[in-house]
Amino acid sequence: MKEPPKITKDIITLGGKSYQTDAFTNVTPTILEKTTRQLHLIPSHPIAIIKDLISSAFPDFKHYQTFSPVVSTKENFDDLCFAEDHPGRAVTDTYYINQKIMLRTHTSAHQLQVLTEADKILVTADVYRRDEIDASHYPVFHQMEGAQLFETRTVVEDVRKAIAQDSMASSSTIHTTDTTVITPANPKQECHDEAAMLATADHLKHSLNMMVRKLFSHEKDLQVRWIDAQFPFTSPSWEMEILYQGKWLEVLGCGVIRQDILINAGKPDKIGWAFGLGLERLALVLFGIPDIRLFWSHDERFLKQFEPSKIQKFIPFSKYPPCIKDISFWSNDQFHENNFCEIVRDVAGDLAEDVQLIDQFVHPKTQRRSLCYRINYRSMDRNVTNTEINEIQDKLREEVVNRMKVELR
Ligand code: FA5
Ligand code: MG
Repeated sequence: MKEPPKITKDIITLGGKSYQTDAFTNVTPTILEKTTRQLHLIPSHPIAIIKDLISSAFPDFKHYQTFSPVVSTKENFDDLCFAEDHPGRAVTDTYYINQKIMLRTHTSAHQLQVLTEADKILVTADVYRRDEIDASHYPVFHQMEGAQLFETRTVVEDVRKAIAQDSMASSSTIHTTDTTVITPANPKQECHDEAAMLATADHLKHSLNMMVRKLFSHEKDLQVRWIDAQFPFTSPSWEMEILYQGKWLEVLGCGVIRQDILINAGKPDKIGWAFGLGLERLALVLFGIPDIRLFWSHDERFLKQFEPSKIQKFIPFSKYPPCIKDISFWSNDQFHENNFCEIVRDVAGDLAEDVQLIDQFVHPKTQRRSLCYRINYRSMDRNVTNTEINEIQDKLREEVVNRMKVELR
């Protein structure tokens, strides 16, 4: 998607198509601009380097990398068995172009389509979520989806052979813990034969363990663990976490694909697994990149450090001083923090490094709630001036009043 997007009151033009806006529309120019970047398609970019390394662990998978981020709510939610009232559908969490059309929140939005076309697939793409602002959250990030289907009739034997072949090759110092068990909270689907499901799950975890081993082959004593999880489109489901800087970092979600999806894909006699992983999360760990905004940098000092197919530690350039500003206001019933963060991103762009609620109280007489947010402004590549940040802060104060109907204090 290379041509610049256009946004007017009634019409949004994106990737050569026009969409009518409505009461659901909440995409902003700042977000729409990101659809033209396609970081995963720039060979020397860390996101693309990771993508290529992971996909080399799945050599005969068909890899889709150029799907438009514009999908229907049917593709992103309904086709994947999301309940009508699932929180992910809320306008506070998802970017809508209009009531029926949105920016995908995950690469799973393409699962049904690609599984009708092939039995071993990868999908890499930019995904969009309304979210908070800090060093590991950005409203656009990249995911890779993977899925593999087997004939239900032969899956047990097929998996046994596949795993026996692989395990001869590997030797590594990665410590993997898996204490997950199949329980009613994370159940086998009723339609599935138990042995077939267990074989599929074994192959899933085996494939992902092999992938991590490949990615982190130079790392000593890497700690990896499997935990139970929940997704509307898989059951049972799990997440993989990696111990990074003393904390467990979630890198992917996965599970045994809901049979309804395979039936809808025209493959009722198959059983399969799927995973979705966050490329930024792995890139932060592998390249030692300290702030998620850096991936979006146009700064040569960032981009010149990387070469296609090579993992090398990022050498930080000096950190410029922050400029810190607070804003306090009387809140109201409609207030949602994601909406506030959106306005911050709109007026400050990537100068907004961190937004934190630092104080709140309820007035004893009026019962009105007062909120105070602290905004850290900092540029990744230059000094900011107080005058410049004051102008942004003034604009923010104005927009917050106009768009959120709150009263400044
Ligand atoms: C999903 O998006 C599911 N579609 C994954 C999946 C696919 C499950 C297929 C089962 C089968 P989740 O919201 O947990 O799940 O996101 C998946 C991964 O994306 C996370 O593990 C994390 O690595 C990454 N991720 C999620 N949110 C963010 C964020 N705000 N910033 C950076 N990475 C993120
Ligand atoms: Mg998750």
